[in-house]
Amino acid sequence: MEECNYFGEVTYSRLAQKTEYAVLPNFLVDCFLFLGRTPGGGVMRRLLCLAIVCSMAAPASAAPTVDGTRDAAYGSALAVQTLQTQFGDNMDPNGFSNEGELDAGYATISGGRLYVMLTGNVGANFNKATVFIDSKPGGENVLSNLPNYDGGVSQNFGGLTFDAGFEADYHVFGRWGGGAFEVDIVDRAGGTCTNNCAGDFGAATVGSGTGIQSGSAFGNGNGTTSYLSSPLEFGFNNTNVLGVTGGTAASDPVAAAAVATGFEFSVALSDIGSPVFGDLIKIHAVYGNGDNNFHSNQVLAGLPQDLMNGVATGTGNLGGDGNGGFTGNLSGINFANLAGDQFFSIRVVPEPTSMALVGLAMFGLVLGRGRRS
Ligand SMILES: [Ca+2]
Ligand SMILES: [Ca+2]
Ligand SMILES: [Ca+2]
Repeated sequence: MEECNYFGEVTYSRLAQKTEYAVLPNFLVDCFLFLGRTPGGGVMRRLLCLAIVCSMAAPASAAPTVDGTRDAAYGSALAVQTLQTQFGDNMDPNGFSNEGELDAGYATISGGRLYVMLTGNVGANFNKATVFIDSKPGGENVLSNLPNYDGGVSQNFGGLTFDAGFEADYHVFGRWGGGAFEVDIVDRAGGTCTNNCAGDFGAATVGSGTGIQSGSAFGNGNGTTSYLSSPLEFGFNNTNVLGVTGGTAASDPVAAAAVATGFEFSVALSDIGSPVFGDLIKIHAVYGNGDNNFHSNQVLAGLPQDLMNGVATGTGNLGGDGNGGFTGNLSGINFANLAGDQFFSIRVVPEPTSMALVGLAMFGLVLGRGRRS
């Protein structure tokens, strides 16, 4: 993988001088510049460059159906729950209970959209499944207490600290009270949108009031101005009765990974900062109360299994202070101080259709070089 360093060294100044590259996708530019500047670069290096592009393209797959049931297109889980849930284990096959858990996190990219699937349950008591997305440079490693949306309870996130390297840009959250499942997405603008955050909202239009729902978010919501270029689609299937059980001990990872239903959404990459080939999208998911001032022990990627944070054994709810205590906000939670990354990642890869263009472009470039020499 040593040669991969070339991807980080190249500059785009050469690109500006070569109009022949102008129509190429950004990810191809990297590879061509690599080919063009390899001092003594042999056939093996060129093949390696192509292999890197091809291997990164491999995971691209068909678009999942956003209905709250996990599609094969997601592949394996990117994060699997490490703990039993201290917010209760749902036993109702119809999905009506106040219990909640996050069993595993999945993501894929298809058709210019990010798809995220969190398997598990969301209680019908307005507790929230919360997702923070880091998909562009900048953002908040420590959440600001200024952004005011969601009836003001967004401010209770103020002071929460993520792992090093996670700088939140967008906030997605879903909840229900037994009626329609509701989802918001908010552009936190680095924590600078004091009371005028851009955001969109939607309530389920299919299956409202049941354990299986779907809908889309598009239009002004708890943010004060709409910003999406296309609807955020969401699905919700709350019928899981397996997965992790109730408690604070280590969970069964096989059972957690086997859950196939939960909260799912897709959003256009152009609506989350337009990450391009090679960029890493980081996703932090957590289950907590409706007022955003008491987090459970259900986080993806999972918490360490032996924090004994206010509980005799295992790892309990984070609460607001990280130890299960209520302080009125989440400022006492610092994921950087907890072992492991409490987020999972997916790298933006070319679409299969793009790869066909790659082949065509490569062929054309080779021909062009042949004529000039
Ligand atoms: Ca960011
Ligand atoms: Ca369960
Ligand atoms: Ca951590």
